[in-house]
Amino acid sequence: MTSYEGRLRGDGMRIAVVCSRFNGLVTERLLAGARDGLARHGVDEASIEVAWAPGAMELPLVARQLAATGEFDGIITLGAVIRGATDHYQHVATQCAAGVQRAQLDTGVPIVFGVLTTDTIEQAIERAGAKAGNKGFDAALTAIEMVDLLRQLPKGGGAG
Ligand code: INI
Repeated sequence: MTSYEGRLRGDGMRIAVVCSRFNGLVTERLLAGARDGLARHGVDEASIEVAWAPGAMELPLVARQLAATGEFDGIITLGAVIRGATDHYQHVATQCAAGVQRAQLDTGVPIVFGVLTTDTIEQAIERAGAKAGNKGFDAALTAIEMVDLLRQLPKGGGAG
């Protein structure tokens, strides 16, 4: 039996992080978590590039353009979509997730969805390093694992 599993070894990996400015109080903490996760698993600080998007809705396009350069092994998107009085939240969250998925399938570059979707700002802060982990840190580990896994898998005729 052959089995494949990505390792959490990021040495030599080039990673782009796309971070949303909307709800910046939260996303800056997600970015700190992501940088910590990358550094703790061997990714060189000089091999990380950060791009800022206005909001979560814009994350997929920015990530896709970065993926298309071929300069990055993996990409992390970071955002915080927090429910408000209108259904705007639902549109932003759904379209952001769908766009990130489409971008990674179209380009073959792993693009991690590190976007919080919560009812309140308090819940978002909890998941951005306060008391329920840091989704940015988790996203960093997912990126490293996916880059390593895709490198191990046999190459087919699909994207990538
Ligand atoms: N963008 C977010 O990143 N988080 C939100 O909670 C949010 N809400 O709720 O409105 C949000 N809206 C802005 C959106 O991402 C776009 O930037 C905007 O619609 C322009 O395209």
